[in-house]
Amino acid sequence: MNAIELNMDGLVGPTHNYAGLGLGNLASMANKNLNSNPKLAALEGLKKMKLCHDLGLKQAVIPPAFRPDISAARALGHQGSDEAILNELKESDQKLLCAISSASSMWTANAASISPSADCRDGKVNITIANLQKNIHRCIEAPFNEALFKLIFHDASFFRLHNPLVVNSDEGGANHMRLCSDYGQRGIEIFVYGSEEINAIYAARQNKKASAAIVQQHMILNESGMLVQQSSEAINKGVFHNDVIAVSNKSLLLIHEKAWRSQATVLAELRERFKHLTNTDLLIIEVAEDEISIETAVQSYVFNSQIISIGNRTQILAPSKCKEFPEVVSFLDRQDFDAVHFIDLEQSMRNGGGPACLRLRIELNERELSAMHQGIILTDALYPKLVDWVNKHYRDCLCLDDLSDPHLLTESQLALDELTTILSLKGLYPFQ
Ligand code: SUG
Repeated sequence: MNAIELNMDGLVGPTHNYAGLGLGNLASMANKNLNSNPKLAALEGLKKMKLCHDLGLKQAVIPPAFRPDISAARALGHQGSDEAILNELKESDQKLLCAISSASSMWTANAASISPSADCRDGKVNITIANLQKNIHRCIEAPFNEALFKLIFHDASFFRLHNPLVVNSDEGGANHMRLCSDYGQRGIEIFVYGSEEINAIYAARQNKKASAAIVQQHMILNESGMLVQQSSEAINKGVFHNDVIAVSNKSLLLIHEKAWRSQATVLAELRERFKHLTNTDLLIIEVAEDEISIETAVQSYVFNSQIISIGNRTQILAPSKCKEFPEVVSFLDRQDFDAVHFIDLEQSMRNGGGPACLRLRIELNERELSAMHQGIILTDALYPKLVDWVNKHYRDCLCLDDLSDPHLLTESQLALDELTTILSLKGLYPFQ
């Protein structure tokens, strides 16, 4: 049976802002307090989805979580009307106000870890919703993602949904890579975790026990699951997720030489296992520090590109930011890609979210694809509807002081209510 890779991109929400909340995320910390442009952010994201669709990929749209999340403030003891709570937070807890207002659900690479049915003993697509415990603004995404994924992957004969892990931090697909000879074939799933080191500048986002629990509960076949440790040097230099320093697609792995601990040994084992499982060779492009430094990798986000395969053409979607770094441009020129597309995602990039952060991948065979909710699949007809919807509802300038404006809340509610009609997801939001 034919299988494809579906990319599910997060639509940027109406409260997109720069609050400097990303732990160990240099762009987020540096751009704190900038004015944001939610309209442009959403349109940039949609344009990327349309490009992928036009290139021949299957593309889906993930609606944003409703923000500000007043229910999260209530759960922390705040009382009164929505307006009263917004006012109180503005006066006494600006940090919580920012956290409940973040549009961070746009980075769907962090929404869940997904193992295709070919790798799982139960023959189903196994999905674990990420708990995102390390940051408050991200951890409150989990209940929304749970509700959303239940609607999208409702058919239990094909999909097995796991609740967010109760303990140990898990940040989903951003720390998970899958290598295979072709979609639908059994592959190798790499789960990358970080370790709490003494003298660490930044805490690791992904916990080893969380990664191990996912391998267990997805019932990943022996040899198909692999746990790999991130290098602490990379974390300390701003590599808060593995997808900031490595990217893969099918049998191609593009990775910085300083991404993982004991990398030479891990890559040798990976090569061997891959050959054994698939009877084909793994292609590894390992980028040396003197070719592209970790610092340049983090600033340019070149490893946060998307590598896409259509037929036997391999193309790369790289952030436009890469063009500012001659060594990155010449690196991309030297590779064997059939095309390099530079994508403008400046609004998301300022928060440390590149092309790969904005998408969660899921490999599906034909039956699985037709069993999922179809309303979110991007089509030529859906795209202009979404563009009109953004233009109608989104502001083009937002500063942190605006987050307590009760009109922003009502505008967002109205917008998302309408969005659920467009995507046939009525009842998704708690206010509906
Ligand atoms: O978790 N930024 C996100 C960016 C996530 C990127 N995802 C991947 N690498 N897959 C984060 O650090 C910034 C929010 C702010 O500062 O307002 C933020 O949460």
